[in-house]
Amino acid sequence: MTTVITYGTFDLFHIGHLNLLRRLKMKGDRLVVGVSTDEFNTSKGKFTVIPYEDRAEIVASVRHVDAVFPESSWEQKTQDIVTHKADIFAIGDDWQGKFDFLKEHCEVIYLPRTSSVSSTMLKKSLNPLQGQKLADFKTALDAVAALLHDLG
Ligand code: C2G
Repeated sequence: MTTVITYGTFDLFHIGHLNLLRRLKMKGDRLVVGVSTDEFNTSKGKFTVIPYEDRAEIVASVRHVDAVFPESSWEQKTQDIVTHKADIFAIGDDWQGKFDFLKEHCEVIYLPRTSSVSSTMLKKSLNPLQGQKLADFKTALDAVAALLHDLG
């Protein structure tokens, strides 16, 4: 029985998260996932839209996932590997090298991210006053201001 362990926020769950979880499950028989708590994300400086309870329930409902537990600190991984009898720690390669210290406890693998999507990208696309939308909004405001000026 090969157990794979991973961690993440999994905010605004998307295909990049699903691709990773699917690929992780293919590396073993069992996949356990530490989902970052809201408090831990605050300490990471990461703003989340979806609260921990919902993020954890969504991840737990993914058929590739066998168990979910809270990730509330950077320091818990070594103990988690022992608790869950994990043989492989794996995570996306945006973390390349960051968890090599776990190699004394289990195999450590970094997998390529899905480049076409991210929670940050999704949040930005939902922000009405962002990027091109903001530029368009300003252009419209300038046109209205010019019209009002002409009308005296
Ligand atoms: N991921 C991916 N492709 C994306 C986005 C995310 O493969 N387009 C992967 C990440 O590499 C990570 C997992 O999905 O392995 C979860 O991503 P996040 O929710 O962004 O996780 P993060 O906030 O990086 O938390 O202790 C480790 C941290 O808890 C990881």
